[in-house]
Amino acid sequence: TNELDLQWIQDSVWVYETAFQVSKSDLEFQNIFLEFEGLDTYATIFLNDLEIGKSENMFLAWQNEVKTWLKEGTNKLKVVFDSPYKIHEKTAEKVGYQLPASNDAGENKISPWVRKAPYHFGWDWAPKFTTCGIYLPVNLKFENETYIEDVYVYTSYVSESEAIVEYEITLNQTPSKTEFQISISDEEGVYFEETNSTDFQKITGKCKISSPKIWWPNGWGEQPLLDFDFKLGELDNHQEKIGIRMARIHQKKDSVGESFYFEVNGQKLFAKGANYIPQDIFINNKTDKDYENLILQAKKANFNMLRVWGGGVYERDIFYKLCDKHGILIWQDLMFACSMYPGGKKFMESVNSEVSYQVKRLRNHACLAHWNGNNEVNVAWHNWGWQTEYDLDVTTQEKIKLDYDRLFTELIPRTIYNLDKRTYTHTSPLSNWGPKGDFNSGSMHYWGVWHNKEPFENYQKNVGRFMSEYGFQSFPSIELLQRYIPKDSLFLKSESMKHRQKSYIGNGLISEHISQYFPEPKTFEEFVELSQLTQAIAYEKAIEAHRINRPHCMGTLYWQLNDCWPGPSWSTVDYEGNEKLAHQKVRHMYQPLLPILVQNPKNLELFLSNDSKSEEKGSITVKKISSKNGKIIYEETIFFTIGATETLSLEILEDKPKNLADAYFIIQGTSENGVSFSRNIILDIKGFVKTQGTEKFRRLFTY
Ligand code: BMA
Repeated sequence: TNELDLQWIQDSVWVYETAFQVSKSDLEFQNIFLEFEGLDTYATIFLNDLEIGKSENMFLAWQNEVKTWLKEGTNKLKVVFDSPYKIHEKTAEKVGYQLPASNDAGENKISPWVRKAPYHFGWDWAPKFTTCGIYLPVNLKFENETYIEDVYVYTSYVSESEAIVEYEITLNQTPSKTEFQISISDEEGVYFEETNSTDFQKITGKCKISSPKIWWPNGWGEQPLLDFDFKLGELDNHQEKIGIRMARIHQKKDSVGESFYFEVNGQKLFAKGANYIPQDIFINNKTDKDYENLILQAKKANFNMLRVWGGGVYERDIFYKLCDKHGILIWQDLMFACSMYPGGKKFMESVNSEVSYQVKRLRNHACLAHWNGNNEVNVAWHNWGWQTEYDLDVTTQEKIKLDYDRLFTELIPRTIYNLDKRTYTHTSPLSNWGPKGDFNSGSMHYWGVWHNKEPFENYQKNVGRFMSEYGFQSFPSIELLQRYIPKDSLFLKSESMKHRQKSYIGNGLISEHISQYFPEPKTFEEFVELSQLTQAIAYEKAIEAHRINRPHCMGTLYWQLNDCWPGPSWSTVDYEGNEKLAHQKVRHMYQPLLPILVQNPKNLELFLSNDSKSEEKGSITVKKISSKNGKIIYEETIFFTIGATETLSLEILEDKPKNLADAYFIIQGTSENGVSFSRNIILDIKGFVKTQGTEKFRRLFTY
């Protein structure tokens, strides 16, 4: 419960100081910039005791020309951070209303007015630590009189035979006639080369590449990254790693509602992955190695997508580089979540600078597939009863809604469209999970299971067009908990353990769902283990429902991949990077070829879901095994041909589904392209556990 004793940190002023050396030759450069890539949040910057600027937005780099204030030898740099609580003590009072902010755990809910990671104010999987500091690198940049300010490279056409890569290069000023060279290459060859000259500040052009090396998401092929080199005579040069690929979402009216799917290099993609949150409540705690481990865990579990969720941060460069390298597409939220936001001029300008900075920073990444304005702001405004909860009169309600529209449907999309070719949606989800008809349109966060306490079976009944959130909690392993919680508090109802559970219905709900399948756990260790098994059952049911319902449903991103502290949550990888049982389950469920067994009233039906981008031919063997004596009850081999990205009913297996409590299925197969797959299926989990015991279930279920 240390969190409770450490809240004073947020109210204090914090000072960072350092000294650095500048040489005589450094000072010969025409331009010297001081750059802070990330200051969290209200910072005043002093160079050699002179105040040189202020920063107020955690997501916006601060940069200034500093040559005149630098001296040869030692220079002093100081940054003073003010408490956001001091700055916004009276903001709500002055504005005349409180902006709704559901997850803000502060007494004074200031978060909507502060451009700072929303989860720093508390969340239903995070402690509240509204800290401050320098959270990204600080650079001193030396530039000539003319230098490259920005490079934008994108693929505007791609096919097996040809690709067109376009570039837009911006210099800081109009140069006198200067020669420049462009090349696209890798260690195996040079695919494009051009030498030209310019006296324009903006240089644009197209590179035609024949038989291009194409970048594909994980599971669909390789991720070749090429070097785009731009050389501005002797003045400056710049290199970008690029991937030749096109990616976008499509939203199209159809016979039931409106589709929502990703297309990559012209092919429809079934998105498989999870929502990603910051890896630590104190972001700097994590190393590049931690980032690599997590992305590799996503890759190994057959992910092709992560959604960088809007209540955290725009991630550091290494995150996107790793996703480029490993084929993990990124759905990028802007950092707004579960809250309404102000519409004042200063706030809007700050957001505008933030969006344009982040879009420019990230737009050359092959992994980046889509921009999304916010998390659950729209759905909350229309469904969560904020108007009454926050006592907002009609005029205020209208103003708040208007501010939403101006921010998310006017300002932000306009800025993005000016800078990038990617698609943009104003919010996720686009449809709420209440009304049945909503499952026919747009992105969906299905929280009936969990927030509405529905049974896992409801995953099968509630399948939207793109499931961008759904999930069920579990506890991290007992070994992890032992490292953070005193021994005498290692039980569910201890103050420590209760304090770790940040969801309003958490532990009770986990216990209830455990009791649906398993005998009551006798120890806390057993409870922890069963919470993980129960979560794995939930994710198996949900993903199965999503995959069998394609093409109605074209994506599944469960809530949530990872954690920011050691506590119970919906994650499948815990705070220390250990995989929970559900992570293994997800890996099976995201296999490119997934067999699914459906229990119809009179028979069992075998389906196959194909996510690979080619037709697959092969054979599949189904064995029904008696759990009493391990004998095969029946075995059948079926030959299949399944189209790219298709789900097929392959075979009716039995006239009557019987004795399912005493049996399990082992299904295995391979295709001519060498895709092999396997799955153990227990159809009557409750019955099986009753007759065979938990341990046997665990072994078969999490092989
Ligand atoms: C989703 C997320 C988060 C939250 C999670 C669990 O809606 O967007 O806001 O942590 O639900 O409640």
